[in-house]
Amino acid sequence: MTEVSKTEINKKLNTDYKITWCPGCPNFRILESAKVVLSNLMKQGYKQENFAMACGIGCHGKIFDYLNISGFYGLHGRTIPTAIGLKLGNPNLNVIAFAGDGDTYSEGVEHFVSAGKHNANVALFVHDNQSFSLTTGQPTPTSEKGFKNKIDYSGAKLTNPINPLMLALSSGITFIARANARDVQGTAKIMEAAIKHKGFAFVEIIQDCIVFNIPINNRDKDMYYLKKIPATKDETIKLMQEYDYNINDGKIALGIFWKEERLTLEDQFPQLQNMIKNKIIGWKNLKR
Ligand SMILES: Cc1ncc(C[n+]2csc(CCOP(=O)(O)OP(=O)(O)O)c2C)c(N)n1
Ligand code: SF4
Repeated sequence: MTEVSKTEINKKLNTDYKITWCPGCPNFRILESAKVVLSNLMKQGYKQENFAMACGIGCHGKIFDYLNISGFYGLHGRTIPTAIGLKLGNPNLNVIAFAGDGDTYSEGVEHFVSAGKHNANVALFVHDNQSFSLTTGQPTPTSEKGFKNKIDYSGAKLTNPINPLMLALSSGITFIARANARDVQGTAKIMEAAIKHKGFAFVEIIQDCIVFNIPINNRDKDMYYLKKIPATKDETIKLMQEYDYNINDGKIALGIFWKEERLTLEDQFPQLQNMIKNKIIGWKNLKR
């Protein structure tokens, strides 16, 4: 795990809100990664006021209060359309979205599978703790087989988790990556590539929940970074399938699994192109 030097963080990204995540929750590390990447980008000339975020409702969504960029704290399950709405409202913004696994793969799954189709220039970061944690640990589509929880004391032995990376690939998402919340610098590097990708970028962040899904925690020893983006789709699929989101099943590859260039949603609307080219903010300022 890479340690972060506090001096790398631009203090303008901090807020005064009291953080209410459980002490030790890896959401702290995801917040740190977000601050590292935004600090780096601001050094490269990106402006703080040109970032906007959308968040779902869940433990992950509290990041909205702790990261000093504007945006829209949306509804559970609706993080992706909220983010796309921000982008359509002002395509000059760098839109990022923080969502939960329940938020994205359960109630919001229809938006996830449509995200590749639209290919809006948005970066989605999914905090995947394999549990609906804010509501005290019900199973989500990525919960491991045998996850004991309040609605199934025996563990859902019959249900297998979905593989969100495979779902993203088959949905046509143009940037697909996986990160480990506990590696702040590694996650920040992947987030930066996602933000710079032209099109819809999806980063699945493996995150422990130290209260509601303990068996799936501490998988660092099984994780390794891909040396480069796989050269073929077959290789991508093979690497994505190495880990099936169960316990003790396979190595867990991290890094970028898939990246392709396609027309974005903004590319296909002349009005949006006009707003980008002439840096016009707001539809009301667009000459008709
Ligand atoms: C439309 C809607 N559906 C359901 C809920 C209830 N709800 C709030 S948070 C939550 C669980 C969040 O789980 P996840 O998205 O995995 O995030 P986590 O808390 O694990 O970070 C649910 C089901 C809600 N607030 N709004
Ligand atoms: S319940 Fe889990 S995900 Fe939520 S703050 Fe606590 S440790 Fe983090």
